[in-house]
Amino acid sequence: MAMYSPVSLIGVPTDVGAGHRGAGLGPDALRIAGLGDALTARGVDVRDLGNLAGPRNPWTAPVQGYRHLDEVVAWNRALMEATYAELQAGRMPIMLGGDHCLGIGSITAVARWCREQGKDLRVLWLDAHSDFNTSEVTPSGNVHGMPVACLCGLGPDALTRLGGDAPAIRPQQVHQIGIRSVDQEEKRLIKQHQVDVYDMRYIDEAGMKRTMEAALAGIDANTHLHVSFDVDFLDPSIAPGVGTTVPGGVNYREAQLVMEMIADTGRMGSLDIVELNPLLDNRNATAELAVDLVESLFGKSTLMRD
Ligand code: 6HN
Ligand code: MN
Ligand code: MN
Ligand code: MN
Repeated sequence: MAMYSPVSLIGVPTDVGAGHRGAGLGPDALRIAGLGDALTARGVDVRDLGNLAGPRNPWTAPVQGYRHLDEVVAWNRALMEATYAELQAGRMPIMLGGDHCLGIGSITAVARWCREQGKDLRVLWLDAHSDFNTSEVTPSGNVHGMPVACLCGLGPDALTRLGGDAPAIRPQQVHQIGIRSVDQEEKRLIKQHQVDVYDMRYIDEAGMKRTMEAALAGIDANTHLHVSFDVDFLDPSIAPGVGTTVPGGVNYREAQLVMEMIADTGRMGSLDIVELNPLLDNRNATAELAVDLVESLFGKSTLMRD
């Protein structure tokens, strides 16, 4: 079995960036589904840091295009500090979400650490959505639809400059897979900023193997791969426990192949698991599927390749 760096689980029980309540229960659903034990069984040294603390969800309407901006900033500041501390300690942070706004804090920290270490950061964004909205074009005001734009410098200073300098990353560092729901103006922004998008049409035509070969091309020993896994990446028939299901998603075998091919690179250095909403789930099946897929990310395969 491959050797993995020690892992720290960071619970981020927030739904302040989402349009449904309940993603804040995601960290415990993942724990109950056995995430920690599954990693231990893979030979990984796992430490569960428990849940971060942050402001409650005020559940108010958007103000100037943002819902709960102050709360989103507070959660992300706490997460950025926690993520950076684990990287500094030589541990791989795994964020247990929580809604996808938390990608701002985690990836800002990862980007800073990579800069300091002279590593090349590449972000794999597994999602039904591009999450590239801004306050001007968002249809909802929900910040979980904006993290990639914020990381690329489009957004309020409080989020784009969370780590000091903006932008935290360049759009070319982001490779999105599974995309099938992009808002009209968001499409324009994605094209303008040249984010590398492998949408479901691409996956239908090229197949998942070639899609992943393209998304992972050029990775070398100096690459730090951050995987941001929004569970709505998966088809709702296998992953109902999410607030923003979109039909026509990635099936079970395709999802396994994605994770196995990431594992084969040996370069994953950090991971977000986000948008799991236990209130919408079917007896924790989506959490269990997420754990199954994380095992594959840590080298468990259906054949005897260990
Ligand atoms: N997610 N594009 C929609 C919006 O409200 O901006 C949906 C965003 C979903 C975000 O699933 O992380
Ligand atoms: Mn997302
Ligand atoms: Mn999504
Ligand atoms: Mn690229």
